[in-house]
Amino acid sequence: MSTFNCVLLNLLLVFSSLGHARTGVAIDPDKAQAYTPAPENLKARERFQDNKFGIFLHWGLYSQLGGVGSPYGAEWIMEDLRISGPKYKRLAEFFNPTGFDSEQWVKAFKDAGAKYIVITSKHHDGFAMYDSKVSNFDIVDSTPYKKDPIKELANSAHKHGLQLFFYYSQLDWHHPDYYPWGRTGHYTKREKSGDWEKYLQFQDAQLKELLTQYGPIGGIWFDGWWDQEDSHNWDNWQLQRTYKMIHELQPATLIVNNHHRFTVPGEDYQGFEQQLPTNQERLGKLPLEMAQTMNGSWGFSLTDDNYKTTKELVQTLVSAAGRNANYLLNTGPMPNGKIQPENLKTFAEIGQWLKVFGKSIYGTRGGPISPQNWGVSTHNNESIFIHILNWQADTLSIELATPIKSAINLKSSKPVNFKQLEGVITLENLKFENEEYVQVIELTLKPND
Ligand code: FHN
Repeated sequence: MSTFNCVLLNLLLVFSSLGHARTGVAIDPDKAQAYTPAPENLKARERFQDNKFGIFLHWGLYSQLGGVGSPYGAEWIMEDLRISGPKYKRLAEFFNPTGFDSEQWVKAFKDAGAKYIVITSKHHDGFAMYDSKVSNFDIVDSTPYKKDPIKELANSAHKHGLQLFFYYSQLDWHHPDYYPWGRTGHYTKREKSGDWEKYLQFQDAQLKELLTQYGPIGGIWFDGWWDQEDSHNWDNWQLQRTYKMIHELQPATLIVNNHHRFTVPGEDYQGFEQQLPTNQERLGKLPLEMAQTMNGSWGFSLTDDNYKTTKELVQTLVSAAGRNANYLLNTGPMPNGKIQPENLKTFAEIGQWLKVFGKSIYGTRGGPISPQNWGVSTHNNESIFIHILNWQADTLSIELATPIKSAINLKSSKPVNFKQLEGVITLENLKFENEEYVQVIELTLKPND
């Protein structure tokens, strides 16, 4: 089979695995133990929803290969190009991100208007980007860099008031006890044997490190569960045991699992990947988050220039907020530890927009008007924000019975003419300028008598 065909087959496997994960055997939440979130956890969920915007970071050994030849995404290169474990391990010998500066990162994310950071502590390749005592396959023990960037990032994030979350891949292409294998990781040249329980012990030991070495952690962002869907049943993962341990170590830490299904007890919010939470059947009552790439790859790609425009990204952020979901925007830092200049520019532009319009995003919740063709709405206790994403006419009528005192254009701060009759508000003289990402009208509520 040609390399191209191998890659294609692999791609199909990956897509079919993800697709299957979405529609496969349903987990029975009733079989899982009941979960009562601690008061700290409930408070953290509110803060999470208030925060609205986070930065996702996929950074690891794979970043060095820039995704060249890897169709699914740069962080999948080990699987996509069928690189064996011993060969892949060599990447650690060259990994020396001396350009990494946690203060610069945090400044850029803060300027972008982000309130939290989610970073890959370990991706599917099994390489820990922090100082793990239960593995030598980590940045401190096996690279010339020898330092723990996660420690520095945690310090800077906490210093500047950003929350730090850890992505953690349950799927592991490196660990000898990750056996039986799932759908992926068949070309690593590992022994076809292993002790599954030992793998879980290892995973929990790493999670314990992450939750005890880096101060308060906003959340654990699990991924890769879907890899084992065919070979393991729900109980074999001992998810409840792992979730309980996390909540005991840090009750306010939120758990999300990117398993592409309905949430199960122990999880504190629901994640959506590369899509808005529009499928009502899949929506639960927990807070929501949508994660998205800026081009097509999560890890750093040297060749993928298919960047979404700032307008598209801002409109997606707004569309997510209108659906009561946070927006988690991804960047793949470069192997030298720097953020791509293209992404820095986009972050700055998003930040400029949020400086003006942040009032309509942070601390709000989606609605009360459900998403419409023209756009979405958000609200807080004083105001309803109408986000017009797609409307060229100069009047817009919206069903809204809540009595409105005044309407202003958030950009110009100028009043907007309106009429409110029989449960319908009509906004008049709207002027949508094409260069604007979104037109935001703030409707101030009439105080209750
Ligand atoms: O396979 C991963 C992928 O590399 C990336 O980490 C994304 C992020 O949401 N999640 C997985 C696919 O579902």
